[in-house]
Amino acid sequence: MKNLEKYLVVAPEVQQAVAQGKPVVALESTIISHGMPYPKNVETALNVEKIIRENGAVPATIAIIGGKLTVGITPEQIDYLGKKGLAVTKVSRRDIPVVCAQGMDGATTVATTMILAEMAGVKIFATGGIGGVHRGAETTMDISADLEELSNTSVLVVCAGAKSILDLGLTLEYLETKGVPVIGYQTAELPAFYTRESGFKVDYRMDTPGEIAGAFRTKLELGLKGSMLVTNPIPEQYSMDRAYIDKAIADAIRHAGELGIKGKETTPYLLDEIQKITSGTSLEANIQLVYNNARLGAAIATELFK
Ligand code: PSU
Ligand code: MN
Repeated sequence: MKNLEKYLVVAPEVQQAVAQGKPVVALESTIISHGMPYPKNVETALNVEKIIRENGAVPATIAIIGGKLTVGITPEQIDYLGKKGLAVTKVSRRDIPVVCAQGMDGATTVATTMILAEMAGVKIFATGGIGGVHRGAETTMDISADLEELSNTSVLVVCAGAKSILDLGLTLEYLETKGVPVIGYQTAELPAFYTRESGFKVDYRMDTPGEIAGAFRTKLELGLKGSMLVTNPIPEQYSMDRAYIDKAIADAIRHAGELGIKGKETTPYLLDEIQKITSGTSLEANIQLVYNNARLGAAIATELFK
């Protein structure tokens, strides 16, 4: 019954690189449509692709275009998704069949980007932040589908740790239960996206891209399905004051509660609200940490295919 060719479109450059065992780095599109405002989102997405190339790998930005699961969208398609913003459907695992069958456009979350990357044979994926266990999840049950995907899909994810819109402690517990190792790149502490510190420990500190690639290669060779989550701290010069950003996040979460925001709208609302409260300074930090993750993702991909 499996009939991927009907739905999957892989850019020739990406297809060729995968076939020849060259490094490829997957990139998500929800960060473009729902994670940042236009035109910074488009500018950032194009720069990220450039950084991946400068570091010796092929970028593959992933989205659903007219119902086609597309691995390696064009700059024009990046611009289109960025302009359309929140009007694009945010596609997590559950949304894929409907969006695909109905020929719609969709922006892929971390979960969906992992699924499509794996379909295309891409092993490494760089982004900003992942979804996780939300604060208050003990009553709301709001746990991102990204965590299930990290457990099931064999694509390594590079992020800047988790935003404290999430409950970092519960997110780590969930990842442990689901068998996902959390690696700190040159740090033993879990970074908290805007800041380099969180007070939580990662499972393993690794100091070189080669060490990370080695552990992931072993995971693949053993046939142990699932991801490794590489957490890369924001560069010092772009990191934010912890008390300041924590207050902005707490305010954003309160506003979301007052407005009764739920389900898939929660994360995009919080991201936007934090950017408004901090009058754009958090956006600049966000952009820089994504660039930093793109560099590390390309370096790990290069080591993996050495
Ligand atoms: N966190 C960020 N920026 C983002 C997202 C999360 O700092 O852009 C996006 C990613 O696409 C992630 C998704 O996969 O939000 C998670 O949404 P949810 O919590 O609804 O699963
Ligand atoms: Mn959710």
